[in-house]
Amino acid sequence: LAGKKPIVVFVLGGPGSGKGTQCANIVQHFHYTHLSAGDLLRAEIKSGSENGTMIQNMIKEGKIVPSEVTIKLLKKAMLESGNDKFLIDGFPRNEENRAAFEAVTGIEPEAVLFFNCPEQEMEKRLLSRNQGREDDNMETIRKRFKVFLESSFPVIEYYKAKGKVREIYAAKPIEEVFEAVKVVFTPEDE
Ligand code: UP5
Ligand code: MG
Repeated sequence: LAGKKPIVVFVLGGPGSGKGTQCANIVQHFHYTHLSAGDLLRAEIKSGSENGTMIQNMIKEGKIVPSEVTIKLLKKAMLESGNDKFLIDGFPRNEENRAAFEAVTGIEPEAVLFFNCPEQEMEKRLLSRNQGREDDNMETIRKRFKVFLESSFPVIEYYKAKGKVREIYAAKPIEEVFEAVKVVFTPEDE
Protein backbone atom coordinates (compact mmCIF):
# COMPACT_ATOMS: atom_id res chain seq x y z
CA LEU A 1 0.00 0.00 0.00
CA ALA A 2 2.68 2.40 -1.01
CA GLY A 3 1.94 5.87 -2.26
CA LYS A 4 -1.14 7.77 -1.17
CA LYS A 5 -2.51 6.63 2.17
CA PRO A 6 -5.87 4.92 1.78
CA ILE A 7 -8.96 6.16 3.56
CA VAL A 8 -10.45 3.48 5.78
CA VAL A 9 -13.78 3.37 7.59
CA PHE A 10 -14.16 0.45 9.99
CA VAL A 11 -17.72 -0.91 10.10
CA LEU A 12 -18.34 -2.59 13.43
CA GLY A 13 -21.24 -4.01 15.40
CA GLY A 14 -22.41 -7.32 16.79
CA PRO A 15 -23.19 -10.43 14.75
CA GLY A 16 -26.26 -9.70 12.64
CA SER A 17 -26.28 -5.98 13.40
CA GLY A 18 -26.42 -5.27 9.65
CA LYS A 19 -22.81 -4.46 8.74
CA GLY A 20 -22.85 -6.30 5.42
CA THR A 21 -26.31 -5.05 4.45
CA GLN A 22 -25.45 -1.40 5.08
CA CYS A 23 -22.03 -1.67 3.38
CA ALA A 24 -23.82 -2.92 0.26
CA ASN A 25 -25.99 0.22 0.41
CA ILE A 26 -23.03 2.51 1.03
CA VAL A 27 -21.08 1.30 -2.03
CA GLN A 28 -24.10 2.03 -4.24
CA HIS A 29 -24.00 5.69 -3.18
CA PHE A 30 -20.39 6.40 -2.33
CA HIS A 31 -17.06 5.52 -3.95
CA TYR A 32 -15.87 3.00 -1.41
CA THR A 33 -14.78 -0.61 -1.80
CA HIS A 34 -16.45 -2.96 0.68
CA LEU A 35 -14.16 -5.54 2.28
CA SER A 36 -15.80 -7.93 4.72
CA ALA A 37 -13.12 -9.67 6.78
CA GLY A 38 -15.55 -12.54 7.41
CA ASP A 39 -16.27 -12.92 3.67
CA LEU A 40 -12.53 -12.93 2.90
CA LEU A 41 -11.97 -15.63 5.53
CA ARG A 42 -14.87 -17.73 4.19
CA ALA A 43 -13.45 -17.40 0.65
CA GLU A 44 -10.09 -18.58 2.00
CA ILE A 45 -11.76 -21.72 3.39
CA LYS A 46 -13.42 -22.39 0.03
CA SER A 47 -10.17 -21.88 -1.90
CA GLY A 48 -8.69 -24.85 -0.06
CA SER A 49 -5.76 -22.83 1.30
CA GLU A 50 -3.46 -24.34 3.93
CA ASN A 51 -5.10 -22.16 6.61
CA GLY A 52 -8.60 -23.20 5.55
CA THR A 53 -9.23 -25.85 8.17
CA MET A 54 -7.92 -23.66 10.99
CA ILE A 55 -10.12 -20.74 9.85
CA GLN A 56 -13.17 -23.00 9.53
CA ASN A 57 -12.69 -24.33 13.07
CA MET A 58 -12.30 -20.84 14.51
CA ILE A 59 -15.43 -19.52 12.77
CA LYS A 60 -17.42 -22.55 13.94
CA GLU A 61 -16.40 -21.65 17.51
CA GLY A 62 -16.95 -17.93 17.04
CA LYS A 63 -13.27 -17.32 17.78
CA ILE A 64 -11.10 -14.60 16.31
CA VAL A 65 -8.69 -15.77 13.61
CA PRO A 66 -5.03 -14.70 14.17
CA SER A 67 -4.53 -11.20 12.86
CA GLU A 68 -1.64 -12.11 10.51
CA VAL A 69 -4.07 -14.20 8.50
CA THR A 70 -6.85 -11.61 8.33
CA ILE A 71 -4.54 -8.66 7.71
CA LYS A 72 -2.80 -10.47 4.87
CA LEU A 73 -6.18 -11.05 3.19
CA LEU A 74 -7.27 -7.45 3.75
CA LYS A 75 -4.01 -6.03 2.37
CA LYS A 76 -4.23 -8.22 -0.72
CA ALA A 77 -7.85 -7.20 -1.36
CA MET A 78 -7.00 -3.53 -0.88
CA LEU A 79 -4.17 -3.71 -3.40
CA GLU A 80 -6.23 -5.66 -5.91
CA SER A 81 -9.16 -3.24 -5.70
CA GLY A 82 -7.28 -0.34 -7.26
CA ASN A 83 -9.34 1.95 -5.01
CA ASP A 84 -8.08 4.07 -2.12
CA LYS A 85 -11.27 4.24 -0.04
CA PHE A 86 -12.40 1.22 1.93
CA LEU A 87 -15.17 0.05 4.21
CA ILE A 88 -13.58 -2.64 6.34
CA ASP A 89 -16.48 -4.66 7.73
CA GLY A 90 -16.16 -6.82 10.84
CA PHE A 91 -12.53 -5.98 11.56
CA PRO A 92 -10.73 -5.21 13.91
CA ARG A 93 -12.40 -7.58 16.38
CA ASN A 94 -9.99 -7.25 19.29
CA GLU A 95 -7.27 -5.00 20.58
CA GLU A 96 -4.56 -7.14 19.01
CA ASN A 97 -6.26 -6.97 15.55
CA ARG A 98 -6.45 -3.21 15.89
CA ALA A 99 -2.86 -2.65 16.96
CA ALA A 100 -1.49 -5.09 14.37
CA PHE A 101 -3.43 -3.45 11.51
CA GLU A 102 -2.14 -0.01 12.44
CA ALA A 103 1.42 -1.32 12.84
CA VAL A 104 1.46 -3.27 9.58
CA THR A 105 -0.36 -0.77 7.33
CA GLY A 106 0.28 2.51 9.11
CA ILE A 107 -3.40 3.29 8.57
CA GLU A 108 -5.66 4.80 11.20
CA PRO A 109 -9.37 4.80 10.36
CA GLU A 110 -11.01 8.01 9.22
CA ALA A 111 -14.15 6.98 11.14
CA VAL A 112 -15.72 3.97 12.77
CA LEU A 113 -19.36 3.14 12.08
CA PHE A 114 -20.90 1.28 15.00
CA PHE A 115 -24.23 -0.46 14.47
CA ASN A 116 -25.75 -0.73 17.91
CA CYS A 117 -28.42 -3.44 18.00
CA PRO A 118 -30.05 -5.36 20.85
CA GLU A 119 -29.00 -9.02 21.07
CA GLN A 120 -32.57 -10.25 20.77
CA GLU A 121 -32.92 -8.57 17.37
CA MET A 122 -29.52 -9.82 16.16
CA GLU A 123 -30.37 -13.36 17.25
CA LYS A 124 -33.66 -13.25 15.37
CA ARG A 125 -31.92 -12.07 12.19
CA LEU A 126 -29.13 -14.65 12.34
CA LEU A 127 -31.50 -17.54 12.94
CA SER A 128 -33.63 -16.56 9.94
CA ARG A 129 -30.80 -15.68 7.53
CA ASN A 130 -30.72 -19.12 5.87
CA GLN A 131 -27.54 -18.63 3.89
CA GLY A 132 -25.98 -21.83 5.11
CA ARG A 133 -23.44 -20.12 7.33
CA GLU A 134 -21.89 -22.68 9.65
CA ASP A 135 -21.92 -20.16 12.50
CA ASP A 136 -25.64 -19.32 12.29
CA ASN A 137 -26.77 -21.82 14.90
CA MET A 138 -27.79 -21.04 18.48
CA GLU A 139 -24.71 -22.61 20.04
CA THR A 140 -22.24 -20.62 17.89
CA ILE A 141 -24.36 -17.46 18.03
CA ARG A 142 -24.04 -17.44 21.85
CA LYS A 143 -20.27 -17.71 21.51
CA ARG A 144 -20.19 -14.91 18.92
CA PHE A 145 -22.17 -12.61 21.24
CA LYS A 146 -19.78 -13.34 24.11
CA VAL A 147 -16.68 -12.67 21.99
CA PHE A 148 -18.27 -9.47 20.69
CA LEU A 149 -18.92 -8.13 24.18
CA GLU A 150 -15.62 -9.24 25.70
CA SER A 151 -13.17 -8.62 22.85
CA SER A 152 -14.72 -6.52 20.09
CA PHE A 153 -16.66 -3.93 22.08
CA PRO A 154 -13.45 -2.64 23.73
CA VAL A 155 -12.15 -1.74 20.24
CA ILE A 156 -15.24 0.44 19.73
CA GLU A 157 -14.61 2.08 23.11
CA TYR A 158 -11.00 2.72 22.11
CA TYR A 159 -12.11 4.62 19.02
CA LYS A 160 -14.92 6.33 20.92
CA ALA A 161 -12.28 7.86 23.19
CA LYS A 162 -10.57 9.15 20.04
CA GLY A 163 -13.81 10.75 18.82
CA LYS A 164 -13.98 8.52 15.74
CA VAL A 165 -17.16 6.52 16.42
CA ARG A 166 -20.41 7.27 14.59
CA GLU A 167 -22.97 5.22 16.47
CA ILE A 168 -26.13 4.18 14.67
CA TYR A 169 -29.12 2.51 16.24
CA ALA A 170 -29.60 -0.53 14.03
CA ALA A 171 -32.88 -2.11 15.16
CA LYS A 172 -34.91 -0.25 12.56
CA PRO A 173 -35.87 -1.06 8.97
CA ILE A 174 -32.90 -1.26 6.57
CA GLU A 175 -33.84 1.98 4.77
CA GLU A 176 -34.16 3.91 8.03
CA VAL A 177 -30.77 2.70 9.21
CA PHE A 178 -29.31 3.77 5.87
CA GLU A 179 -30.71 7.29 6.26
CA ALA A 180 -28.62 7.58 9.44
CA VAL A 181 -25.59 6.02 7.72
CA LYS A 182 -25.66 8.49 4.79
CA VAL A 183 -25.11 11.42 7.14
CA VAL A 184 -21.66 10.09 8.00
CA PHE A 185 -20.47 10.46 4.39
CA THR A 186 -19.85 13.72 2.55
CA PRO A 187 -20.59 14.87 -1.01
CA GLU A 188 -16.88 14.25 -1.77
CA ASP A 189 -17.50 10.57 -1.09
CA GLU A 190 -20.12 10.44 -3.86
N1 UP5 B 1 -30.92 -7.56 8.23
C1 UP5 B 1 -29.93 -6.66 8.12
N2 UP5 B 1 -30.34 -5.43 8.49
C2 UP5 B 1 -31.64 -5.56 8.86
C3 UP5 B 1 -32.62 -4.64 9.35
N3 UP5 B 1 -32.35 -3.33 9.52
N4 UP5 B 1 -33.85 -5.13 9.67
C4 UP5 B 1 -34.14 -6.45 9.49
N5 UP5 B 1 -33.26 -7.36 9.02
C5 UP5 B 1 -32.01 -6.92 8.71
O1 UP5 B 1 -27.49 -8.95 8.38
C6 UP5 B 1 -27.84 -10.15 9.05
C7 UP5 B 1 -29.26 -10.57 8.62
O2 UP5 B 1 -30.16 -9.60 9.06
C8 UP5 B 1 -29.42 -10.68 7.11
O3 UP5 B 1 -30.29 -11.73 6.83
C9 UP5 B 1 -30.03 -9.33 6.73
O4 UP5 B 1 -30.84 -9.42 5.58
C10 UP5 B 1 -30.84 -9.01 7.96
P1 UP5 B 1 -26.00 -8.68 7.90
O5 UP5 B 1 -26.00 -7.42 7.13
O6 UP5 B 1 -25.45 -9.88 7.26
O7 UP5 B 1 -25.30 -8.44 9.31
P2 UP5 B 1 -23.77 -8.51 9.73
O8 UP5 B 1 -23.58 -7.52 10.81
O9 UP5 B 1 -22.90 -8.39 8.52
O10 UP5 B 1 -23.76 -9.99 10.32
P3 UP5 B 1 -22.64 -11.09 10.27
O11 UP5 B 1 -23.28 -12.35 10.68
O12 UP5 B 1 -21.89 -11.07 8.99
O13 UP5 B 1 -21.68 -10.55 11.42
P4 UP5 B 1 -20.52 -11.25 12.15
O14 UP5 B 1 -19.73 -10.14 12.69
O15 UP5 B 1 -20.97 -12.27 13.09
O16 UP5 B 1 -19.81 -12.08 10.96
P5 UP5 B 1 -18.46 -11.90 10.16
O17 UP5 B 1 -18.66 -12.48 8.84
O18 UP5 B 1 -17.97 -10.52 10.27
O19 UP5 B 1 -17.50 -12.86 10.99
C11 UP5 B 1 -17.79 -14.23 11.10
C12 UP5 B 1 -16.69 -14.93 11.88
O20 UP5 B 1 -15.47 -14.83 11.18
C13 UP5 B 1 -16.39 -14.36 13.27
O21 UP5 B 1 -17.27 -14.85 14.26
C14 UP5 B 1 -14.97 -14.85 13.48
O22 UP5 B 1 -14.95 -16.20 13.84
C15 UP5 B 1 -14.39 -14.71 12.08
N6 UP5 B 1 -13.70 -13.42 11.86
C16 UP5 B 1 -12.43 -13.28 12.38
O23 UP5 B 1 -11.90 -14.19 13.04
N7 UP5 B 1 -11.76 -12.12 12.17
C17 UP5 B 1 -12.28 -11.09 11.45
O24 UP5 B 1 -11.61 -10.06 11.30
C18 UP5 B 1 -13.58 -11.24 10.93
C19 UP5 B 1 -14.27 -12.42 11.15
MG1 MG C 1 -21.42 -9.65 7.63
